[in-house]
Amino acid sequence: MTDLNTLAEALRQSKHVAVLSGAGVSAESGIPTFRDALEGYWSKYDPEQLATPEAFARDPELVTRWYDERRQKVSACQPNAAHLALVELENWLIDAGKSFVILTQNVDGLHQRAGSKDVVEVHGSLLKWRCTKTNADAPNLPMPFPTYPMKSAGGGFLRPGVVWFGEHLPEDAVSRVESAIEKTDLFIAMGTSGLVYPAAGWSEAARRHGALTVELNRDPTPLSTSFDLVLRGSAGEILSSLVSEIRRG
Ligand code: BV8
Repeated sequence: MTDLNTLAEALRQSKHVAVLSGAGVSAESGIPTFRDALEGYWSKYDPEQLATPEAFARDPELVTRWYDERRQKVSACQPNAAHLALVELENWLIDAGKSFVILTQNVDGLHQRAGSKDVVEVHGSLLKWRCTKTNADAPNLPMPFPTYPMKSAGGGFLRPGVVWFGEHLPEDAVSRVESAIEKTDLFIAMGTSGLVYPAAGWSEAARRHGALTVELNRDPTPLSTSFDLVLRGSAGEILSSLVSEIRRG
């Protein structure tokens, strides 16, 4: 039995499936992964240094420009085969009376645009911005921003609705993650380097709760040896083949 068959059989047997998705799932939409060398002008920056409250406080213009450029890029990109296969998988599982949730580290909104229904944005969203002074969400954002940084009506700046390094994850996201981890019997981490915590610790937590854990990733990660099953390759190809395999019954 191939690894793909094994995963397909595990999906048929499972009752509650949880997926942890990372930048590798959006890569085939043309969005550079978080740790791929930043492109062009940004190649001289370390994303982990820019994605912090300190960087924003030090240079709000630079950080706002970086996030607005990423916001424009993701808005111009389309969901890829991996996103679409996950929608099919969710529909198949729900029709079979099972549950399915995507815990995404991605901030690009592509799972929702593809049609996924139960998505937890554990690191927030590039598409949502809020006032640094009042925390009020800023609707109807111009694209691109006319100025960097953007002043908010509340008298502060607008900041991206993402979780920066050193910031806590949103409480509602954490509670949805905790209940998913307790409930899941099949945890699939896909397109993630397994470097960022607390998300990188969730596969082990699911395993402790008795779940079968699977890594689906182009490259090995520091966590690869801790998974019960590893499928190496592109998310789009593997997930499309998986859905065809499951449809075959
Ligand atoms: C926090 C939003 C409490 C911003 C991001 C232990 C416990 C708790 C915290 C820590 C800890 N140890 C260290 C920390 C601190 C820190 C951390 O983890 N640091 C790391 C670098 C060591 N964590 C935090 O600060 C978190 N907060 O814990 O709060 C706290 C508070 C104060 C003090 C202490 C604790 C907040 C983390 C969230 C940071 N924000 N994103 C933005 O996007 O700008 S995280 C960032 O990395 C990304 O957005 C993404 O969400 C995340 C993970 O990246 P990946 O998605 O995995 O992407 P990556 O490029 O790394 O890998 C892509 C993979 O895909 C590769 O493996 C590649 O092989 C594969 N791939 C590529 N193409 C394909 C593919 N696979 C399949 N198919 C393909 N086609």
